[in-house]
This record gives sequence, C-alpha cells and structure tokens, in this order.
Amino acid sequence: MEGPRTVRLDSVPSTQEVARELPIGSVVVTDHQSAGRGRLDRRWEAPPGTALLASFVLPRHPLLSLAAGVAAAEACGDGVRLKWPNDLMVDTRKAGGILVEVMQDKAIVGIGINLTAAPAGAATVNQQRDALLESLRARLARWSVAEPSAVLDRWRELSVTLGRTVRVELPGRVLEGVAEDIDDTGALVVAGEHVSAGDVIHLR
Ligand code: BT5
Repeated sequence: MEGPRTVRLDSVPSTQEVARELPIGSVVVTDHQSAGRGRLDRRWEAPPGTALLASFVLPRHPLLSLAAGVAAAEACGDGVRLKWPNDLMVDTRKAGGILVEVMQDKAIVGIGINLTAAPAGAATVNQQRDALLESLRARLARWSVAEPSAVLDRWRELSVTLGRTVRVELPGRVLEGVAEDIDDTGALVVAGEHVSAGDVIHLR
C-alpha cells in the first residue's frame, strides 16, 4: 500500500473526490474548484488563487468536525473563532468553512479559507497559503486523535456561539434561545434542547 501523498492541482471540480482515493495522512490542495461544495448540497465559491482549498485524509474520530474547526481556528490565529457547527469567523463574518465526509476506514476533511478575496459579507484571513497549509496539517494531525473531552473544552474556548441567543431551524419548527453548551456528542444545547445538525443564526 502506498504511503500518504500531497497532491497539488491547478483546478479540479472538488478536492473532496480526489482525497477519497488516498490513504490517511494525505492532502489535496488546489488553486481553483469548479464545483466546490459546502454542506447540504450548497456551493463553496472562491475566485482562482484567492483561497486555501484543501482536503485532508484523516482517521475517523467521533468529534472530527469540531476537532477540525479547532485545528483550523488555531492555524488561522488571532481573532478567528468558531460558530457552531464549524464555521470559521472573523467578528460576525464567515472566513472559512469545513466539510467532513466519513468513509468506512477514514474521513475526508475539506477546508476552505478566504485569503485574498471573499464573497460579499464574508471575511478573509491574513495568512500566506503555504504557511497556513503546513500549520493546518500539523494541527489537524494533533486534534484528529485528541481526547474528545479536550476537543470539547478547546472548542468551547474558541466559540462565538455559546452564550448567544440563537435561532435554529428544525424540521417543521424554529427554536430560539440561548446556546448554553455543546454536549458530549458535539450537539448544541439551546434552551435545554440538543440540536445535532443544522444551521444556527446568531440573533442580536
Ligand atoms: C461549509 O459549508 O462552510 C463547508 C465549506 C467547505 C469548502 C471546502 S474547500 C475544499 C473542500 N472541497 C470542497 O468541495 N469543499 C471543501 P456550509 O456550512 O454549507 O456553507 C456553505 C455556504 O457558505 C454557502 O451556501 C454560502 O452561503 C457560503 N459561502 C460560499 N462560499 C463562501 C466563501 N468563500 N466564504 C464565505 N462564505 C461562503
């Protein structure tokens, strides 16, 4: 079996599909995606050469999405915080996102971070792409095998969601209340209810 690889591509529909074929420890990075994906069939848009666009092949971990958020926020550095479940935020604006796709024997962690351009209303992170890639690689290697309790504690420290009044769209209804905590599974606790998937809107 071949060892981990670093694959650099000028352009690709999405780095996620390339990464699926590679062993744990590999990374796929590109200048441009023609069909970059977010969660739930949403699009991830970045003009060529303006963003870090990478997919990391990692071992599975029960809190991988939060662990990847922690790794990415730390790699981005000062002022970059986390909005549940895993948006990278600069103040109130989104600077990056994370898409975790779990396979039988590994997981693909896709990370997009705006560097020199961002869509209207979004933010950029002031970092060099290659330096950020290396720092991300190191932090992901550490956090993807960390104790779940350590991931949860660090996520809480980096969160801009906890303590806020939020709105969550659930199937068939809307829940509003204070985001009190995340539970052991990574679900957001809003007014006593545990929300395991979805999008939150920070109110006020
Ligand atoms: C995410 O989805 O935030 C996960 C994004 C993951 C992108 C990486 S890039 C490398 C790898 N290969 C891929 O194909 N994907 C991964 P979600 O939480 O669903 O947010 C998507 C929403 O963010 C969109 O519907 C837009 O509203 C917004 N958006 C799109 N592009 C953006 C950008 N460059 N900056 C900020 N917001 C953006």
